Amino acid sequence: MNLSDLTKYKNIILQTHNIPDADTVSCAWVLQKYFERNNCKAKIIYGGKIKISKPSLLMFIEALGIEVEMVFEIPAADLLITVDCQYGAGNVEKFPCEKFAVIDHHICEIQENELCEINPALGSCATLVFSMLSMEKLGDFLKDEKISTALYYGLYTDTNGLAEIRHPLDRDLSEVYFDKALIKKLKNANITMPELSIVSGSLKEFETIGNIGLFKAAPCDPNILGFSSDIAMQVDSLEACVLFSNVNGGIKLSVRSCSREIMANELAAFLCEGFGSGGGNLEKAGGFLKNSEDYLVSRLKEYLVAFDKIYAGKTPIDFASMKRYKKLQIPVGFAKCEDLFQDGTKITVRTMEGDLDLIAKENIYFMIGIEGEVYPILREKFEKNYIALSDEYEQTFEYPPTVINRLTGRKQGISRFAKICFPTGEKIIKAKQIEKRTKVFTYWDTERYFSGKPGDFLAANEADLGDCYIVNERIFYKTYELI
Ligand SMILES: [Mn+2]
Repeated sequence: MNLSDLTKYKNIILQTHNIPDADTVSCAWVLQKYFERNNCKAKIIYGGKIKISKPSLLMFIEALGIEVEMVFEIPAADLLITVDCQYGAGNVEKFPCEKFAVIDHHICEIQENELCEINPALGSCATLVFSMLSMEKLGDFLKDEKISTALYYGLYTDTNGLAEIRHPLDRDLSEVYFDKALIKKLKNANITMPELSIVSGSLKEFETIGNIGLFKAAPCDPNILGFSSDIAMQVDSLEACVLFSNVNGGIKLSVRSCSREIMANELAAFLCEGFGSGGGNLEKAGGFLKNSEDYLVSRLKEYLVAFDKIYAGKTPIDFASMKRYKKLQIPVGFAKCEDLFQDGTKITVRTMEGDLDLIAKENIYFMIGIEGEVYPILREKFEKNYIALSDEYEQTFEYPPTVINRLTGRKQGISRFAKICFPTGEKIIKAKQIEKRTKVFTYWDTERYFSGKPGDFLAANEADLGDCYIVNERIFYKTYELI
């Protein structure tokens, strides 16, 4: 769905979830401004019984001059859009309407119509609104300081101060120009005195499951959780911790890890799998779970026994039972660093898998894999292993790989400079499908592990069997062939 599809409705109501937070309010307001620009009438409302009282949110509303009203019934309109929530879901008052639309980043729990845009992979609804606005021809709308500040603050509050960011689009939004003075003021009005006692209460009693601490906070604003979990993580005996609280419509959780054996983003995604969504980075992550507290506890216990662990070169692997495969000669893309940047420029490569910081050099090439994954390779190695063609590499990806000049902030798609190349020579591996979730600790990455689900492949380079790793099932069949 495109935002411009909605502008044929001239009288629109934007509804936030009950007990509105900054993300839902900022999105509703930015959308209101968008619709007004397109000659639509748009009004922001929310239902439920609880009026907004959080000081930082009230400050935000006042600073931007947002008009938002709690109502018990809604005025007539041609379209009702629920923002950061889904029409008919548990955390939003269901008002009768002629037609509804949904713009949300939670897991889908309704029967969708053609006017629903739901993307649970994103850290905030503001990210979704930001990416939808980026698709429209808008001139300077997104450069307006109030608009970008509002979206930035929505992301900031929904990802525990950007610590639990998970998608490249979240990263893009986190770099927009914003009103620093206002955000600074809001940041420092985050917690009220009564909330401070929720923080201390949440740290008082906890359960230890394996080496993971499980802490429960009284119902509170999700921001409190991130703040508390940062403290809890510093306890010497804990390898990871999960802080949670019951919020409107489910459980919000904040995850921290200081162990190489537990990646916080993976743990958060595991806990929420099937009933919500979770993600972040290696050390900090968050999630939303639509299930009970008991389920959370049992899922956490499950996590501890769910994985086989393989330490490359140390854990014995039965290579005899593994079949031989060869890498297919499929074309991939490559771009030369020197076509994009001057030597010495500090750059960031942004892909679905995360950010990679580099310093541009003329002998660096970027390889672009079949799923849009990008990794750098030195020219000498490239010339030894690939044949370059002059044809352009044209592929579409969910998030087109992008490189950013860290000094100027300028972004460019890599694809525009990419050409096709073919691997030369044969790469033979031994591989088998795994039956249990597995973490593989390679000997060349001391920070993270490769994680596989049943069906994915455990693979080892035949020339060096200690060099083992996990290949996603889908990618495996696209890239390897049985000998
Ligand atoms: Mn949100």
